[in-house]
Formats: sequence, structure tokens, C-alpha cells
Amino acid sequence: MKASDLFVQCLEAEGVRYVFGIPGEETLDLNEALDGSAIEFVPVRHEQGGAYMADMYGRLTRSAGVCLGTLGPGATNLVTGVADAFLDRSPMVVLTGQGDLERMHKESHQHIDVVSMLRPITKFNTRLYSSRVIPEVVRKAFKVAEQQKPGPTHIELPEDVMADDVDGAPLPRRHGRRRPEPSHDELQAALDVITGASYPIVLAGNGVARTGSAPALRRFAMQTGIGVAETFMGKGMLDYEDPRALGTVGLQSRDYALAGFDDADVVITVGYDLVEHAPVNWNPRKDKRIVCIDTVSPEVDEYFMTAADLIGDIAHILEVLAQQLGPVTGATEGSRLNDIVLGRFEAAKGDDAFPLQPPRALWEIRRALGREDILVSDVGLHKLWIARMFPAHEPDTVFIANGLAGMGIALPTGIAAKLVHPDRNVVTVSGDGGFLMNVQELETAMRLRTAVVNVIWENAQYGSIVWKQDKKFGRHFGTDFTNPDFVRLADAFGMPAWRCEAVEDLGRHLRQALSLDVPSLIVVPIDYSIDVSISEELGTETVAA
Ligand SMILES: Cc1ncc(C[n+]2csc(CCOP(=O)(O)OP(=O)(O)O)c2C)c(N)n1
Repeated sequence: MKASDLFVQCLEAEGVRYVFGIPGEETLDLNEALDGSAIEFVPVRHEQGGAYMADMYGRLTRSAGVCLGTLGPGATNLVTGVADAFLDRSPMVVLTGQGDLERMHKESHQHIDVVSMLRPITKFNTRLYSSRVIPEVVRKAFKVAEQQKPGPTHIELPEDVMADDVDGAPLPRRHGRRRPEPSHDELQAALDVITGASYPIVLAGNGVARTGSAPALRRFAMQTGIGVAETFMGKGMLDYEDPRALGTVGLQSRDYALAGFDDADVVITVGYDLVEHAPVNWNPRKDKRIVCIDTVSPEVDEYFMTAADLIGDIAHILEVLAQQLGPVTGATEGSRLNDIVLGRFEAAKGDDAFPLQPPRALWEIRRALGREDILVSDVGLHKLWIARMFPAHEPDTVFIANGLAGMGIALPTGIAAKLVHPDRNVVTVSGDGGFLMNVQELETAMRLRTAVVNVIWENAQYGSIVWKQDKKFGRHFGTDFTNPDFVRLADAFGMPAWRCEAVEDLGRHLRQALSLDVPSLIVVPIDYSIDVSISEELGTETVAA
């Protein structure tokens, strides 16, 4: 058979449902083979959008999402989405076309060394030199992408190799759950640290979400009574209403103090990726005793010198620990952070200010969404507000990119979330800066009829940079712009859209938008004049308390 047919058979054997991307002259055989397969090729309007879609598909299904770009410019356009999957640990397989092998050594049209370009942001990548190794290369790409910690892998497909005649068959996916567990001594060392603590606390991160360990973490917290603070990407691991939920940390060091970190002598990190927020923020004096529960051995960081490492299957380790520990002395419920932030959130339902202030906007979105519905954040000041204040009930319901943190992620990842969960409502929140970075994917959303509700917080500024510049220099510069009329823009894509003209419009438009079976857009004029750190407020309230 043709090598491209064997390649697509291998993708089918991996269970691939979608390939997101843009074809090129050098991927003609591959696209032809996809057309005859069980896989749906989803044309996107910019390769970055396709990479982000594969990223979210992988994150939600825990099976690698697949994206495709041609050589040269197609591949360079993929880079940001691939880098996101690399730092946010999403399983992804990236496919790029390439010219014939015999022009690789010389100057030739659109040829750049894509394998070298993608190497620093992939876990494994290779050029396909021979069609004979297709089954091995595909199996390896998926295996490496999906194993902990997950991330992107990349296969470059030279045109002549994909046109070869070849015999072969896909290698089987190996099933069976890995349950590696720490040794008896390692477990005992951790138990000694935790039982010797006067005030232990858990810091839960992205690793809990991506390994599906939230139910085990909830049982651990219930059985031991130990409070759990969550990173931005760990949002929803505990229901925010759980008495052991301490709130979301990662905005500034004061969060940690108010979540109880200042008083804690032992910190149990669970699936914590240092890329989100450096340990210097919660262990500045290097005096915490740290128990690290993760899938791989921890990164070296002078502020993260662990007393015990429990490496393996996170859920399994938590179950074993909880059984052995039972109720732990020194464990405390609730936190000042949660009291203040949630108090401010609840009070927002009475905020009548227009343009809306962020707490009221978040309150309306929370009210419009069910427990299992999904909120996807873009990157900017709105992200900090969402991380800080949006209460999550369930894991995998609030998505915040906090590794690479690239603007423009929300619309394409929202589309993929809706493809994976057509039965759930999906809302994206973007700033007016980031939204225009991948606005072209509105057409993809319309074509696929993925009913994502896109909310734009409009302030005609790069808000988070204004916030930082004002804090640092007392002024801002290079941060203002004008916007298109977003409602007319959406209309040009054939998409229903509304602009909020009064404070109560947001709730009304959200309910209407969520009742539709097509994507839609809502513009909310936003007032960022209250400080996201709520620092003064938190500070004063702390003093008053
Ligand atoms: C692709 C990319 N470029 C630049 C940045 C740096 N950056 C982070 S937030 C931000 C401003 C975001 O503005 P906007 O999208 O309007 O959201 P807002 O902050 O106003 O909520 C910038 C420029 C980034 N994170 N990603």
C-alpha cells in the first residue's frame, strides 16, 4: 500500500478521531489518505488554532490530540500551540509535511529545519526517513506524548517517503493501567513527616487534573482533614464549597500567606508543576518540610528541596497515604483567602456599576453555568480575575493556561472542549487584545457548529500590562488600541452577537446564547479600576480580623 495509507491506519489504531490543521502541497498524500479514513480532518484558519485545538482535545481526553501543518510557514505557525502543550503538559502529536529527502541538504523552497525548530518544545521528534518504520514511529510518538508527564511529540513527513509503496501494519496500543507505587521506606518517610507536622497543608496542581486524581484527592482531604490550596491549573480539584478547600493561589505571595502557607510547617505537593508558580513564593525561607507526590521525580529548585518523594500513580499514592494516616492532628479547615475572595464574589451580585467590574461579570457567568459546564480563560487581567475568584465545583471545568500562557488560546481551545463535550455548555472569556489573535477560528466554530459562547471583556487596552506598568512606573505606555465593532464582526461570520449596554444585560445575553446550537459572542465593557490582587482589601481585612 501507499505509505500515507499505512500512516493513517496507524493513526486509526491509536484511536485518533480528529486531525486539526491546514494541508499543504507537501501533505497531499496524507490528506488523501485521511479522506478515506475514519478520522475527521478539521480544516482550521491558522495552524496555531489547530495546535491549540489538539492541545485541549488531548487535555480533556488524555489521548494525544493531533495537529497538522505543512513544511516551512505551516510548521512555524504551529509553534505557539505546541509550546503551550509542552509547558502545560498536554498530550499532542504534531505532524508536519516536508519536501523530498533529496532536497534536504540544500537551499530549497520553503525548506527550514523543522525538526530542529521543534526539538526544544517536544518530548520526542523525528523525521520519517523510511516508510518501513512508520508503525514504530507512530506508536512511539503516541506513547511518549501520553506518558507522564504528557506533552507534544512531532513527526516530519517527507513527501517522497509518504508516496512510497510499503507493506506493514500498525503496532498495537498496549492497554493496562500502570500502578507503580513508592517503596515501603519512601512511604514511611512521608508518613513520618506528615504525622510530625504541627500544621500540614496540601498544594494541588495540574498533575491532579491530568491524571484524573481529583476523586482520590477529595477522599484524602476528607479522611485526613488536611486543607487543600489549588494552583490556577488545579482549580476544581476540590469543590470550592468543600470545607477543606483553601482557595486558589498563585497571583502573589500574599495569597499563600492567607491560604495558610505562612503558618504551615509541612507542605504536601500533589501533581504540582513548578512552571506555574515558583516555590520561592510559598517557601521563601526554605523552612517548609515538603512531601512531593507526583508521577515523576521532582525538578531541582533550591526552594523545593523535598523531605520525601512519593513517585508513581498519584491517585493510588493518595489512597494508600489516607488509609495509613487517618485524621491528622494540626489539620485545619477554611482559609482567610477563601473567606475574603468568596465574600467579595457573593457581594458582587449587587454591584450595579457599568461598565461591569470583574466580580459581577464572573458572578453572572457562574450563575449561568452548571457544575459540569466549562469555562475557558484567555490570558490577561481577566485570567487573573478568573483564577482568583471564579469558583469551580468540579475538575476539568475551569481551564487556565498557566505554563506558556499565550494570548489567543481561549477561542480554539473552547471549540475543542465543545467537540469533546457537546453535552456541556462551554464559555470562553477573552480580553479584547487576545481575542483578535485567533479571531479567524470563529469561522471554524461556525462551520463545525460548536456552540461555544465567547465573552469578550472590552477595555481597549492590554489590561494586565497596564496594571503592571501602573504599579511599577505609575503610568502606562504602548498599551492602548481601538477595537473593531465586535458585534458586526461576529455578524460577518454569520454568528449571533450582543453588546451589553447595562449591567443586567450580561446575564440575559448569556442565557440566550447558551440556549442556541450555534456559537455566539457577547461583548462586555469592563472596568478594571479595582485591583485584581484585591491587595488593599485583603490587607485591611486581615488587619481588621
Ligand atoms: C501571545 C502573547 N503575547 C504577549 C503576551 C504578554 N501579555 C500577557 S497579558 C497581555 C495583555 C492582554 O490584554 P487583553 O487580551 O486585552 O486582556 P486584558 O489583560 O485586558 O484582560 C499581554 C500583552 C502573552 N502572554 N501572549
